[in-house]
Amino acid sequence: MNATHANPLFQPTRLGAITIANRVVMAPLTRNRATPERVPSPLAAEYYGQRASAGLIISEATQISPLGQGYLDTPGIYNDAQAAAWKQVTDEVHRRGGRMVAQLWHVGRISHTSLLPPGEVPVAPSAIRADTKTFTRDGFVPVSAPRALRMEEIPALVEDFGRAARLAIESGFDGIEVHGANGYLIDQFLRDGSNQRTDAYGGSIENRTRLLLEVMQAVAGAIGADRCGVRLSPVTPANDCHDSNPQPLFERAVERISPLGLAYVHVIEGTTGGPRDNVPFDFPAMRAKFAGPWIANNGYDKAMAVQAIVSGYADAIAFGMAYIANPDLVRRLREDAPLAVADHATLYGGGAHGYTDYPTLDEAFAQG
Ligand code: 8OZ
Repeated sequence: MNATHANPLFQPTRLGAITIANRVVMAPLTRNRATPERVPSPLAAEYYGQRASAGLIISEATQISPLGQGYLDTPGIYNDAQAAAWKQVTDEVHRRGGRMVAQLWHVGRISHTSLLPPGEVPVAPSAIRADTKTFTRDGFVPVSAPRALRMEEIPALVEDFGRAARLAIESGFDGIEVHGANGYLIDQFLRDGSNQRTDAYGGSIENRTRLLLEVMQAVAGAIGADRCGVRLSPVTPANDCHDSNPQPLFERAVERISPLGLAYVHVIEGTTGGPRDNVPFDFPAMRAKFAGPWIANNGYDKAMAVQAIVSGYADAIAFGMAYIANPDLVRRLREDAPLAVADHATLYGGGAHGYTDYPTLDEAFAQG
């Protein structure tokens, strides 16, 4: 066995009930190529299939209900047409030896009335409009003013996550990841800049982590905890989300869900897609509060990834931007091959160009 093959980054492991062939995870990537019916793109099976050598693929953020949508042309997982299209994706990923979970998303206040069913406005923990924009049919526009969810609406919202998890398993996914990051609904409840409720879901850390706990209990009850992960982003400023004291909040959040026996926690360190050191935060202290597998993300290169695994801090590393332009990222990391650079003009929306036409190393070589 040579040194390359002994590299821990390329050794298999288990994330709960999901066995992964290596520690390289494809992070969830919003691509805005779903059909007007919110069904995954007909090209999605090829796109994800091309990336099946990842140990685990996490799908693009996928709304659990029509009210959970906040951007143009993102896919859902709440009806039969969506499930049928996702089944083609998961079949292709499995045919090529990969594993894939569905990222379950509710955007909360990060939405616009033009994207929602007639007469609806975005829902949020509190009626506080975020200072940010979203992308609609008319381009980038400020998000709409949200209304505060009523206490009696919360059980149905929690059950929407459970139902979506069940549909994900019926669609052939190996599990689900709850999107608890980046200033969307669950993160809006966690952080005190967006949650100013005075009921059982606001105020204390116990109350602000309640929705996260209930959602994780619902998905675990629906499909088994060992097929459920969650993504968190303790200090990202994305989508105008902030908290006065994130360290105890996020330590308690993972401590509280730890006894459920989840597949993993997945953490974005620093600013999503940006600097890792925007504000001080003790990620190892947070990690120590969770007993299960840990996926780390944000700006990792190969050396950092290996170090994170060798040190015992993380079980796997999620790569986002690198997966846009490098379908064979695992091979490139293994061989220390150069990484292709993504074209930012084709990240969001459009067709095959910038989506399924990034070549593998072999294809690039054949094309000269
Ligand atoms: C980029 C554009 C739109 C949404 C996230 C789901 O940040 C997203 C997202 C990313 O988690």
